[in-house]
This record gives sequence, structure tokens and C-alpha cells, in this order.
Amino acid sequence: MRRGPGRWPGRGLGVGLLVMARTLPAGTDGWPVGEQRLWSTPYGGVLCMPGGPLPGRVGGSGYVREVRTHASVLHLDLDAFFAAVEQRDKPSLRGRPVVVGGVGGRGVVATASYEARRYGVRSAMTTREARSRCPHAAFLTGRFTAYREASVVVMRILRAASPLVEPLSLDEAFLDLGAAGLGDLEVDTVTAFGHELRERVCAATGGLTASVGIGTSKFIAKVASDLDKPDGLVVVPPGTEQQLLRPMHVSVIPGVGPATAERLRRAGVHTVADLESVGAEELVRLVGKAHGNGLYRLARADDDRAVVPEREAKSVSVEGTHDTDLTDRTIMAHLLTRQAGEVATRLRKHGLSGRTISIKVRLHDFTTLSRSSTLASPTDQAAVVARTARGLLSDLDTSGGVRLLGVGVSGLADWVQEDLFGETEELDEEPETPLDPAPEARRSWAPGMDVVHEDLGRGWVWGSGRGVVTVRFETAQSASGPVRSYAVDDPRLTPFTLEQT
Ligand code: DCP
Ligand code: MG
Repeated sequence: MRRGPGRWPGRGLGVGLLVMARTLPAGTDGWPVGEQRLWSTPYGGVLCMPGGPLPGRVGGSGYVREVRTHASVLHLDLDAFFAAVEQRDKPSLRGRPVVVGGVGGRGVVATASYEARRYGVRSAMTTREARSRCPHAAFLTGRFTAYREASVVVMRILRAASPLVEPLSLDEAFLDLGAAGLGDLEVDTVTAFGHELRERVCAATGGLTASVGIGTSKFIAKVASDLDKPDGLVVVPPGTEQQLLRPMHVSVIPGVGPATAERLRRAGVHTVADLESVGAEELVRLVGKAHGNGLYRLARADDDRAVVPEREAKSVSVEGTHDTDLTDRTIMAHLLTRQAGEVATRLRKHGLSGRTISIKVRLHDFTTLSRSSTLASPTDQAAVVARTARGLLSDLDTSGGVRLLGVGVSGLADWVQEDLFGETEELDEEPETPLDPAPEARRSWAPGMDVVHEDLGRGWVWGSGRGVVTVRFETAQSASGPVRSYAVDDPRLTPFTLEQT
């Protein structure tokens, strides 16, 4: 669930209900609806489905018995995550507009610092558009190792606070405060806990800020964490949920994407209050049965979903990012084969098999493509996964270079379809095509990447072109540093990877 432009018509109206850490900031940060989130997770590559089951499908382990009477669900979401990591590690960019994403001609914005959002730069916008809105911003390509590392630190802090932590993405998680060992779950107690948790995250990550929402359900906690972004804390006291939701646009409800919102709009339903006045049967008629029941409940803040720490994997995936763009198809095929092997091993370890094989490819310009193919029956065989994955890759144009490749299997069944005659044949593992021991990596100096210079030490690429690369010499611990330019093939300058520390 993301905000879209103008999705908070009631912003401010609910203030009287809320325990605010500080006053609401002016203005609205709109988010495109239904944008693609990163596939990567810091949890060993097992991709968990976001969101969890929606209310309406009563029963099963994903629910608490009834809507909670205390504000015991906490949602934490880091602010402008990728951009904040960049500002942390690049002192000269602190307080300045920063845009992270594809910097090439067809690049897309992954995120923008709040300074850049003031100029209307948004996630999923084309970089071209972002440049025209905020030409003086620093445009950087991503450093996924740094983001993943920060995510691991944050999740560790959260898990130390409560055994019930449900990560939703690299920068976002739910916590069940009922398991956090607090004296009680009164508003003052959970508010104090929220403050402390934010401070702990900030201290452990070298200054990253998180916004926290606390309420009686996942839905309310998530809405609340967005209300006072960035660097905010909002607690919604039990019993005030509906007053908070009523003035908001229906798209605040998880599962209400542009298509459902449009259907509701045509029926004259704009706000949650409008939705609340629609009867259950009418809603089912408008948006379908499965969806209608869930909507009916959420419009009343009726959400009893449990915080589920080890979420049932709906797919198993492995992916890897590459510092230099891959262009060689043989190497890509080799990597997919290897990843397919890892996916199959994991599937077998958990006694799973799946019918849908997918690949994920992030191009040099940050656009991310996924392709999938569904088999007649589930498999856990490396050879089958690999062959399908390579076939999917062959249909894509990767000539511009690839920076991330991944393989996943979904549509999981918790058994492998037995051969009718009991002869489950072990297919031979695919022979691995040997990887060129020293593939001549294209020496590319992407803006934002870490480098080290023989004399001046560590810095980052500010820009490059016409045979020259410009570097700013600074690190998270230093003051804003000097800028120097070098020939792109200057042997004193090399990319810096964390292994060098
Ligand atoms: N992301 C991405 N592509 C998108 C949206 C997000 O690559 N279309 C990445 C970049 C973000 C990170 O995921 O930094 C976290 O996503 P959020 O939606 O939480 O956005 P931010 O943390 O950047 O900003 P906010 O302060 O609104 O949470
Ligand atoms: Mg965030």
C-alpha cells in the first residue's frame, strides 16, 4: 500500500485523535500506486509474499482471534531508504536532493531524498522527468550491498525487541508488541517503546531515520507509520481507528489498487466513509466476492491478521547483483544455471516443489524485468529450473548490460509429485559451463559507486564522461571532502568493495 497524489484528503483531520511525536509536516508526498518493489530480501533469498492474507478469509493460523483491544502492532519503515544510506555515506550530500535509480536514458527512480521530493521527484518516475524537475540533484546508481547491510542491522534490532517480527521488504517490518515483554500495552507505554526503538535503529545504522506507526492492527499501524514521515511516530489509540480512516481515500486500504479504486469511484465511493456506507452485498457486486468481503471489514478497521515471523514461503528465489554490467550471454546463462541449482537445493531442503519458474533481470538503467513460465507439473529439479530460466532469458534484450539476475520458483506445493510408478528419476544436474576465469569486466564508473585511490584513499564517483572520472573523497566518518578528476583508466583508481576493508 502506497500513497498516491492527493490520497490523504483527511490529513490533519485526524490529528486530534493521534498521539503525535510532533506536528504533521505540511504537504503530501505522493507515491505512484502499485509500483514494483525490490525483489531482494536480506533473508537468504527466500522471497516472502508481502501483505499476508487479507481479512475475509477467516480461519487458519494467520489471524488472532479478534481485533486487538490494545495498540500492540508496530510498523517501522525507514525514510527514503536508499537515498538516506547514500547521504549517510556521502557527507557532501546531506541535506541535499539525492535521487537513486537508473541514471541512463531509460532509467527509473528507485527513491528520492525528501529534499528532492520537494521538487516533485517520486519513486518509479523516469529519471528524465526527475532531472527536469530537480536538475541540481545528485543522481546516483544503487549500492545494494550497502542497503542490504543496513537492512540486516535494522532487522536485528527489531528481533532483539520482539520475537514476533515480520519483515515486508528491506526497509519495512511489523512487530508484535504483545511479545515484547512490556509491562503493559497502554498508549503511553507503547509510545515510549516506539521512541526508543527509533533511537536504537538510528544509533545502530549510523543515523538512518525510521518512521513508526502503532495501532491495534497491521492495517492501522501501517497507515500510521506513513502519517508523519519522515522521522515520525504516530500512535493511534484503540477505539479511534475509524475516525482516522473515514476521511481518507479508499486507496489507503491494502488491496485497493487503481482498478478497484476506479470501480469504486464510478459508484461514487471515494473515501473510507463512503465505503463504510456500502452494504456487503453491494460491495461484492462492485468488486467481486473475495475482495468485497475483505474490503467490507477493512473499511471498519476490522483487521485481525497476526504478525507472522517466519512467513510461509510462497516462492523460493535467489538473485545476485553485479558491480559491473554483465553483457556476455554465456556468463549470464552460467549464473542462471548456478542460481537454479541453489533454488532447487532450497526447495528440496524444505520438501517443496513449484510449477512457475521466473527470472528477474535488472538492466543497466535500473529497469527491472520479470518473465515467468508455468510447467505442467511441479518440479524441484535444478536441470528443469535452469533450462526454463535460460529459455526465458533468451527472449530478452540484454545488450545494454545487466546488473542483477535472479531465478525463482513459485506456485509451491509442499510435496513433489511422485512418479506414478514410484520411480522418481533424479535428473542429472546440469553440467556447469565453466565461467571465464577472468572475464574482462567493463570498467565503468557509475555515479555513486565506491572507489579507492592509491594516495587519496576512499571516495565515490561523482560523474564520468569523455575519458574522465571525477571523484569526491569522503566517507561516512569524514567531513565533506575534495573533488578530483582522473583519466578513466588511471591505474591508481579502483572500485572499492567491502571485502577490501
Ligand atoms: N524502491 C525501489 N523501487 C520502487 C520503490 C522502492 O527500488 N518503486 C526501493 C527504494 C526505497 C526502498 O525500496 O528506498 C524502500 O521503499 P519505500 O517505499 O519504503 O520508500 P523509501 O524508504 O525510499 O521512502 P519512504 O520514506 O516513503 O519510506
Ligand atoms: Mg521506506
